[in-house]
Amino acid sequence: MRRVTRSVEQLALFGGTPAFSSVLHVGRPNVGDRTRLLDRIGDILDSRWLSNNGPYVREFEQRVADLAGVRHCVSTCNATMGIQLLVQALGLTGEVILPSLTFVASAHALAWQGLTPVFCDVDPVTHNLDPARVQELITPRTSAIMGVHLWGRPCDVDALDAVARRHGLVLIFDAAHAFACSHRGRMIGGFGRAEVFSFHATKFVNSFEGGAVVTDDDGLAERIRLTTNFGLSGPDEVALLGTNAKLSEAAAAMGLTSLDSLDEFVAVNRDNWHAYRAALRGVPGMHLAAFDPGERNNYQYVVVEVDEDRAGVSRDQLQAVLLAENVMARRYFHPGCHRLEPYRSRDPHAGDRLPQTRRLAGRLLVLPSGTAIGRTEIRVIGEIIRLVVGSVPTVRRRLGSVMRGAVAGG
Ligand code: T4K
Repeated sequence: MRRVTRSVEQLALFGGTPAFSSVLHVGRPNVGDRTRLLDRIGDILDSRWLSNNGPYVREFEQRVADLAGVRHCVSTCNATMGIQLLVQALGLTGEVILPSLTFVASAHALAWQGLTPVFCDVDPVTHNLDPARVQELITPRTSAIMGVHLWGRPCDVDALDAVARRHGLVLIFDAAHAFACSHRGRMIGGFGRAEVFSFHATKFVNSFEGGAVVTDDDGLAERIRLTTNFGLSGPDEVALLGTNAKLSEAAAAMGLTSLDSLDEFVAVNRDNWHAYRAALRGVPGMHLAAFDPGERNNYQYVVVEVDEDRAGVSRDQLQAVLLAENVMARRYFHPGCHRLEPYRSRDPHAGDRLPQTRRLAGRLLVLPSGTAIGRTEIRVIGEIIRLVVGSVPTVRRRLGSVMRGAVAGG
């Protein structure tokens, strides 16, 4: 499965054999109990009820709502649609303030509804919206603030709530990363007017594709539920402009099977996170994003901030070394939404007000985790990083010639 890499010359980037014969991914899906899943799928096929608010969808929604500690969960085909339906049901207009340091879906979901995403800088430590910066971006056109609980670590909910109240704005959360996480002992899902979870394949609990809007607001939940199903309020009755954003029974079966193993997935993720911490201990310039041990965390994202001044190599150089070893480390969320289209063209100078976002987008590296990998793989990844950082002059020289070779070759 792996080859021990003892010297820089043996690194795959410089011609050696990759440390891993098969690729290690960020977000390799957790599968859970296959027999249980196939039993559920069999049941769905026998019942011939495949979609449209079937029993598995209802059970999934109930279990998600219970876990999040809210009255309502409306499942959706993915979180992107969940955010779209939420902002539509809230009747938001104009501008919505959100971080740029997030997956582009957060911004796209708003733009798709005709809203203008206004990108705000983040706190350098939490990587979440900086409430003071939010305050500065409020204009007469602002209708809402959308926090993103990045990596599953909660936003500064209280401060954002205070800003929103002061200015009469709606507060919502993209909680795509934060299912089964808590903030001050309260489960994420119950903050703001509503929150949106993702159950995409790469999330620790997945329904193949899927999402959910969770809220304690009865009217809002009802509107979103109607919208997911064409606005149909009866067999021949349509109450509002709807679409099709339903979760299928097969997806709910996967979601339920995933929920059955939630504790096990979290335990594996927690173990992996601790294994990374041990593997990277004392390596200069490698700062592992931490989770509050007093809260519930899903530990799904293992995020390292690479400080080039201390490590001697940049985040991108380290990523190049790891990719060659078949470690598919990701630069989430480089370069920040503000530098992606269509946002870059609309506001080319947005980066001027996003210094922390720019800094983090150049330094963060997300490492493989989940049930597909374990301590052995993590120890090897740690050894590779340690070797690279411990042999900086040679690595930099070799990296230079690799890059010159790549240019010469085409
Ligand atoms: N808000 C935030 C903050 C989000 O992070 C996301 C999604 C959303 C909203 C929207 O949620 P959804 O609408 O998707 O429910 C992935 C996911 O597609 C996306 O769901 C996720 N965030 C984002 C962080 O990551 P990519 O383009 O990086 O995915 P991809 O295809 O490169 O896959 C990631 C890794 O996982 C790869 O190394 C391959 C591996 N993989 C992936 C899939 C799908 C597998 O091994 N098996 C698989 O089935 O976006």
